Amino acid sequence: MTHTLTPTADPATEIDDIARLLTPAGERIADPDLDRWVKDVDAAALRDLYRDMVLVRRIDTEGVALQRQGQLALWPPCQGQEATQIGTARALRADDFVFPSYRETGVVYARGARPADFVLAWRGEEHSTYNPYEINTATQQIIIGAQTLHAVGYAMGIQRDGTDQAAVSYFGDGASSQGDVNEAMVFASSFRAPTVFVCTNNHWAISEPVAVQAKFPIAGRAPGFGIPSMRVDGNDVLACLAAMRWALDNARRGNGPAFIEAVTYRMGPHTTSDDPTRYRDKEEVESWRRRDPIARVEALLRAEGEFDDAFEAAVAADADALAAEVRAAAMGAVTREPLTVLDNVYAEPHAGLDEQRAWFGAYLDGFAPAEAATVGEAR
Ligand SMILES: Cc1ncc(C[n+]2csc(CCOP(=O)(O)OP(=O)(O)O)c2C)c(N)n1
Ligand SMILES: [Mg+2]
Repeated sequence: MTHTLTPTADPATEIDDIARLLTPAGERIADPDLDRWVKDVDAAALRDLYRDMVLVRRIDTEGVALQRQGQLALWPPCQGQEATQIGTARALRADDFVFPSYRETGVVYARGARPADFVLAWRGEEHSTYNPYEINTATQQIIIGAQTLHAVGYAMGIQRDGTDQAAVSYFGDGASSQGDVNEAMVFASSFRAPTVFVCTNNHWAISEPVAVQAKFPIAGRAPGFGIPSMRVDGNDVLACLAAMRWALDNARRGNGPAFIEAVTYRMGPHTTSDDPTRYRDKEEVESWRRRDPIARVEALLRAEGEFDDAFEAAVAADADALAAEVRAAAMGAVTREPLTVLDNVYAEPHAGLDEQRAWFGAYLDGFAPAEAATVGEAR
């Protein structure tokens, strides 16, 4: 008998020891914890999930292309993570409140964002292009982990309202090391706040591999805070849907928080400013390509005789139409005066903001007007 708790699993390699309902080959397998949550998912529902994931991948491809063409300042690709995002987000009710990170394009899509909502902030035109209260989704958080605190605070508000809503935060494997995330878990547990922590373990925090900061699967941390957790295949949309339904049910019943670690992979760069070939092997990326989340749903649907050329073409056409709308929103954006970037950041003016405005104004004035430059060159 020992009282020492010892980490026994390698978080990077233990990808086969996770809950899943769909194998990488698209075979539907049983799971005692997950099956009961997706009994209602028939072929039509599976086709909807497939369609969602294809549309999200198409938005993502368009985002990268627009950035490469100079139309967006930055884009954080989510390719590979579509099942995690769609599976969990499709389990939500419209009146739940979501606190996503910058990479949750698919979650924002599932919440009801319009085409322009995907690009105007990344173009630097708006702080947020959707109204958070219209789609019950906060602006996409860039401060790593901060949204977990926001979600727990919101969840404590839900408790005071006495409703059965839930507040959900999405964050990454890297964020799980952040103080904010750990503090959020302490508060959520202490107050039994109706919240779900969705940790997307995409194996990388920019160039930092998950194994450096997690010597044990991340899902294993939550029970230490008194929070039940589940580690699921994040490339399995059915498993993600099931796990999220379990976690939301837990919150709605008044049992407090739950934690999901969705094990997936960031197929692209961290952002369009990053070059991942400098720090990771091609073979690793290729091995994850064989676990593609969309391909495995297609394989299942084909095996069931529910996927034909007409369906595939219809989804592809919908995806192209949506991408065209996203592109049109970016290209048609009206660029505002640079100084307006400071508008609407705070409800009230304050000295710090005045200082920044003065500094930025002087900086902008430092650029020679175009005409003067031409005269100078003619000299
Ligand atoms: C508080 C804070 N520290 C550092 C950064 C810089 N930063 C941006 S993304 C990132 C890595 C996040 O990795 P992870 O949580 O795994 O999310 P992923 O990017 O993989 O989705 C860091 C350190 C930041 N935005 N905020
Ligand atoms: Mg990560």
